[in-house]
Amino acid sequence: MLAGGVGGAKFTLGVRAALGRRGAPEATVVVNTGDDLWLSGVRLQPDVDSITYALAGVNDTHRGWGRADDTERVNAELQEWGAGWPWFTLGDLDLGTHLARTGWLRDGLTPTQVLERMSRRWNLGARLLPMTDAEADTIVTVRDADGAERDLHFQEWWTRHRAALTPVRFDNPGIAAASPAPGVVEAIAAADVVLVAPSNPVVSIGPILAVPGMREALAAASAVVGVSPIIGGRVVRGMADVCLTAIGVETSAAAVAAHYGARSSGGLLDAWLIAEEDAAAAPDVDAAGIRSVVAPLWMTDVDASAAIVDAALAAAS
Ligand code: FO1
Repeated sequence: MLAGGVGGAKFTLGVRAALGRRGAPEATVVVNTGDDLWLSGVRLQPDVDSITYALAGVNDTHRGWGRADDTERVNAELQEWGAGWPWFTLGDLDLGTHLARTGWLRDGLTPTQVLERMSRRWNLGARLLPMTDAEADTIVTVRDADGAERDLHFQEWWTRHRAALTPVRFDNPGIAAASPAPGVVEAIAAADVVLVAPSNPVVSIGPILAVPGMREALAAASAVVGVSPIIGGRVVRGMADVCLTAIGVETSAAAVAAHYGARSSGGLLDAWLIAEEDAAAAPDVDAAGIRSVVAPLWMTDVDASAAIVDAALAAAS
C-alpha cells in the first residue's frame, strides 16, 4: 500500500487485520517522507512514525500523532533555549525515536535501514519502507497579502498556520534526483494488489507518486485500488481540501479519482472505493475508466477499516 500519516495509519491497521484473517502474508507499506524535517538537530519522519506507532499500539490516538502518554520536559527546555519551533511539540518518548534515528543516520545507515531496524522493536505485522532514501521535504509556496511569494516547510504551513496561508504550489526539492527506496519497486511488482490509502492526495500520496520510477512501477502492478479520502464531498481529516484547491482539483470523490487517473489511460487506478454518501459520483468515476465501488468508508475502528480493505481486495480480484 501507499500511505501517508494519520489516515494511512488507520488504514494500515485495517490492512493488517484483513490480511491476518486471511492468513495472508504481511503487507508492505510505502510511506510518504515528504513531511520529514530536521529540527533541533534531529530528523523527524512524521508519517513513518505515525504508522509505526499505530501498528505498535503506542500511538496517541487522541492527537493523531506522537506517542501515547508522552511528556514534554525536553520540549519545555528546548523552548527555554529558544531552540526548535515554539508551535511544534517534541514529546520526550518521541524524541527518543528521533535521537535513535538521527544517530543511526549519522553512523551511515540509510533511512530504509534505519526503518528496518526500528521496525524490529515491535511486532508490527507489516513491512514499512520509506518512499525514497533521498531527502525530499515538502516545501509550500504561499502568496502574502502584498502578492510576494514565500517558501515554508510543509510542517510550518501545516502546524503553525493550519493551512490558512493560501498555497501557490507544493514542491519536493531533490525529488527529481531521487529514486524509490530499495525494495519498493520489487514490492510493487510482487504485490497481488497495491492499495492507495485514503491519505491526502496532494501532500501524502503526491510525493510518493513524484519519486521517479514510482509511476512506472505502479503501471506494471497487478492491480491498483484506491480509497477515497473524501466522504460526502468533504475531507474526513486534515486539510486536504486546501491542498486540492491549490492544484485545481475539486474536493469530491470523483475529482480525486480523475486526478489520479485510470491506469488504462496512463494514470494510477483500476478501481476506486467511494463512500455511500458519494454514491451519485459512481457514474463519473466509471466514465473516467476507473471501476467505482460504493462502500462504507468511515474508519471508526479497526473492524471498519478491515471491511474497507476487504472491499478493496474484492474489487481487485
Ligand atoms: N502536529 C501538530 O499539529 N502540532 C505539533 O506540535 C506536532 C508535532 C509533531 C511532532 C512529531 C511528529 O512526528 C508529528 C507532529 N505533528 C504535530 C503531526 C504532523 O505535523 C502532521 O500532522 C503530519 O505530518 C501530517 O501527516
